[in-house]
Amino acid sequence: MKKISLMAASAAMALSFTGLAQAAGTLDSVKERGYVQCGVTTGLPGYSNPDDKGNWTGMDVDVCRAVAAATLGAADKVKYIPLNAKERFTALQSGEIDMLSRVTTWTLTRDGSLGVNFTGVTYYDGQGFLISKKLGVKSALELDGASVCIQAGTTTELNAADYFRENKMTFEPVVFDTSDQTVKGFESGRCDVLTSDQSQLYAMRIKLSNPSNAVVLPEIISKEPLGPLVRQGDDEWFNIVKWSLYAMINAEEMGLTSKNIDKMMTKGNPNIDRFAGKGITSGLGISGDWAYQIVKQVGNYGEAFDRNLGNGSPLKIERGLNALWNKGGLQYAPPMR
Ligand SMILES: N[C@@H](CCC(=O)N[C@@H](CS)C(=O)NCC(=O)O)C(=O)O
Repeated sequence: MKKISLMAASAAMALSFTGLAQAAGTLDSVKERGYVQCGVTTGLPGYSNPDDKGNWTGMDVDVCRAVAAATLGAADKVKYIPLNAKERFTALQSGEIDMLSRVTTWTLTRDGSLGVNFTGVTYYDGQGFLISKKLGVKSALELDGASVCIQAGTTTELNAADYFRENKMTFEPVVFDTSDQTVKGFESGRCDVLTSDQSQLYAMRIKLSNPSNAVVLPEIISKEPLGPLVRQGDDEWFNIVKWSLYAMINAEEMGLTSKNIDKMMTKGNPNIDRFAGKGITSGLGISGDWAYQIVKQVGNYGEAFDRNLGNGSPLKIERGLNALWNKGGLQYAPPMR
């Protein structure tokens, strides 16, 4: 009995050491390879979406680009690996990708038991419902007995089950593997309702042949803080991905944009000088101008939000919770000093 548990313990230790060995040195692998391998969605407007030529754009894509600008000095040195919700964590755990930037909700069990580290929040979201106008429903509380299109392997599935149970309603899940399939299922009448993170409902709505036939219901039934994640066991890489996002948020707060950063750097402002790497050693193990490269090549958080999700995009999502902390929102980054 004792012998078996000892053997099991040493096997577990060997496994965790292998995991660690695989996890460490991501920055070196990225430099050697010459590009960042970034896990994204299979295609979701606003977050990570390829055009006809295979060029990816979106908020999550911009985080991948920021990490490439910080580590390699070139935002375009990214290989995008499309992953559906079920595949995403295995791809990170196995080393197929260096980071996952794919509308992924930070939860206790994911953080605690998958061998991953969430590095921050790119978008504070919450789960909502999209219905066809002809259903004539005004509130999610009228959805008793509805069939619900939903994506497999998501927090969405779990929250929907809780919400219907808590409100003493039943529903029939109609489950799909990708957002495209989910949208098609909804459009072809396989379900009465489509549920997902609310921002993604807006993204999926524009994929409908007639978006004005569908409305998003007012209820938000969960907290979905979406952010990038890395494998556990590589603190250097964890710090780099974390601070790449923080640099974007701090840049917005400091009024640094892709258009004005060169000019702003000539003003002798000590905060801006530090941001650009003057008189400070970040300890991140990358070039001193890493944050400058992010802003110059990718832009600040507000610029990325606007062109991908906000008024400069077809989605026209309000900043809401994603405004900076000093503008009534939750986006707050630790200081760069
Ligand atoms: N935030 C939730 C849901 C994420 C998710 O996968 N959302 C769907 C919305 S339908 C999506 O983005 N799908 C894109 C794809 O299929 O690749 C989670 O982390 O579980």
